[in-house]
Amino acid sequence: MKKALITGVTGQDGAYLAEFLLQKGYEVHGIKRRASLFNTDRIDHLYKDLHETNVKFILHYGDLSDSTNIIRIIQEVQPDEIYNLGAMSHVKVSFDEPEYTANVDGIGTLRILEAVRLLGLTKTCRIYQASTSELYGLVQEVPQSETTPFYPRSPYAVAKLYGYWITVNYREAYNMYACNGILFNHESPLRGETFVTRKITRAVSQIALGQEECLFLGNLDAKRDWGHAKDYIEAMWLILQQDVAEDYVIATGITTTVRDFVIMAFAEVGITLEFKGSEDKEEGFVVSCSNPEFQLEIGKKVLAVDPKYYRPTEVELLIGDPTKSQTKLGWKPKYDLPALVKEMVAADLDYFQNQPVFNKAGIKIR
Ligand code: NDP
Ligand code: GDR
Repeated sequence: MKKALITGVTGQDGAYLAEFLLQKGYEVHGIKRRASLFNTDRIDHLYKDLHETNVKFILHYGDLSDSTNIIRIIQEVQPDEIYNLGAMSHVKVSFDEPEYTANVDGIGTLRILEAVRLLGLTKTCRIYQASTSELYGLVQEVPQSETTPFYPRSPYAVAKLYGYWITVNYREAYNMYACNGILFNHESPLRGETFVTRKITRAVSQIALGQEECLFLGNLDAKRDWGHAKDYIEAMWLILQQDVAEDYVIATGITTTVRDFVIMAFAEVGITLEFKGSEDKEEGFVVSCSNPEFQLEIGKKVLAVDPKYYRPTEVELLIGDPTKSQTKLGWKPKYDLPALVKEMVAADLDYFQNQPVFNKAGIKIR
């Protein structure tokens, strides 16, 4: 039985990957950070108490900023495959926490590689590094492929650039099977609530249900190549199953503006929007609402730009060229953007519809 170790197992990708690998018959180990509240919501359905029999999913406390703990866990687990997904993954937040981001996203990658090397596992352990389309940053060429020059535009992307190159360097210097997956944006109902797609699908659901008034966003003109996380974690696994270790772009090849994502998400609940104004004065108003379940007044303002969400340096356009992954890995996404938006809005609507409602006396009335 193969053993996999996942850093960032409590995150969106970690949760889907853990489930996927368990279904493939792996013993899966995950590193989770200690938090003052439970932070395992996304993986609770996979977890079995250690006292039960046939436990295949094991969690270890750890942190990518702590070398000794990384070395200890890798020594204990002796994994065949490591998926390094742990990261401070929010681009905007990385401007507020640049040093921490460099430590975890950049040097954290080195800690994993160096641990495998020091423990003498270079021949037996394969390593996947979660690289990102943010490496392309300021547009140099479109679509972006494995040969497009990098131009990172945030502390996050600069830290990930180090992670990318140290992975390439360890592969070349020590003949390790270590690969970068350069993944373009991928989303799902498990996406963190402050990334733009999930922020939109949550707000659309709450606005439709009359629980929220207005959605505030930053740059509506940014273009992203959005896919579904379920498709992308399969690519991660395929990258580690090849004869030769290489780096791959994983993308759909289609790009969409944030504005169009907003339009698609509102359309899912039957609301058509009209946009007025431009740049930081842009606003969105309800033109029609075809769903009788939702009582929305025509002309109501439901969207406004707030420059507080702008980034000091923005990545305006991402569109990936997935030719290499399609031809060499045989990877092809099953989801398109409309299916993704539909699934995300349906999941958030379901969640907010079924939230308990309390009266002023604190008594649950639904
Ligand atoms: P999430 O933000 O959902 O998950 C990040 C994970 O990293 C969480 O489990 C988090 O733990 C963990 N983590 C954060 N800091 C540390 C630390 N110091 N030590 C150990 N673990 C830590 O990200 P995604 O699942 O979306 O992304 C997975 C990886 O892929 C990330 O590296 C991201 O940068 C990269 N990536 C993501 C893309 C996307 O579109 N989703 C595209 C390209 C790359 P906790 O739950 O405790 O916060
Ligand atoms: P990104 O994702 O920065 O591409 O990084 P995010 O969803 O945060 O932003 C996408 C685009 O939307 C614009 N935007 C907003 N973004 C957020 N978060 N909140 C807003 O209110 C808002 N309004 C507009 C942003 O400016 C940006 O242009 C994600 C992360 O998962 C990274 O870890 C990963 O490496 C990349 O995708 C590929």
